[in-house]
Amino acid sequence: MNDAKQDKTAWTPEEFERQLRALGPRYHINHPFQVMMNRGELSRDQIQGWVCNRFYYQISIPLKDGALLSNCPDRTVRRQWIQRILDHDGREGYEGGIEAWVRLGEACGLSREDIESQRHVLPGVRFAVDAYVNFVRRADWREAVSSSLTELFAPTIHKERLANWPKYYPWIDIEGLEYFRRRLKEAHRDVDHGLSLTLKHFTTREQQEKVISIVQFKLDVLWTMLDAMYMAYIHKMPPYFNVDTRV
Ligand code: AHQ
Repeated sequence: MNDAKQDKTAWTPEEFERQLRALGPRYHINHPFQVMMNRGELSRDQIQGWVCNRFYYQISIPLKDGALLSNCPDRTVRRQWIQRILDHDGREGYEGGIEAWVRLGEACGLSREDIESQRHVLPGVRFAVDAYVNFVRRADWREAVSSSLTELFAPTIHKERLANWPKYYPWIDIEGLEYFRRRLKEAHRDVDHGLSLTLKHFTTREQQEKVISIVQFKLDVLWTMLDAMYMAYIHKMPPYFNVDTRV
């Protein structure tokens, strides 16, 4: 067994950020479902399935951020972090991201009821999203902050959708892509805040490596959501597809 003494020297902030960004290949932009989406290979049903399932993620984000706020004693952090809830829930004169996601679904030919009923949400998607929210509910607020850092890689995924969907999915009303346009700006702002807090609060190597494992957990959440969708919509193997569930 190689017992070389493991280097336990804390990473500099620059090296810590490099280590975080090195997780990029595991981002769900590289999941086969997302790759097919960006190549124009998904059918209308498969796109609709993705929108319905991702809706559960979108409505869970404000609950996640509310849980983080409830655990955070730092007023300066809270007053900036709370913006994330308003971005999704909206406020006077601004419909918010969750409403924009419903409009994305309507642009894809879904009804509001198809989406808000959550009847298309796959068990695997629900479990993965709930694991994220429950992690944040129980975690130290600083670790919860670091779990949002998968958004380091989000701007590219939104840019790809904005570039590819009009080309490959002309049947989708382009107005519906507003969510991705907004999130592009919001993600950059959110990552700046989340990354600066993470680099500031985690200064020992042990803490920094814990953060790497937390971001890996969140990458697993996003990847697992698409695994469930791939089984159901690409392999046509939704839960219980092979047994008669009629009672
Ligand atoms: O639309 C997304 C969003 O609002 C958020 C909030 C953030 C978080 O707090 O974890 N993460 C996130 C993400 C959104 N969109 C995903 C996508 O692929 O469209 C990416 C996802 C993320 O990178 O965590």
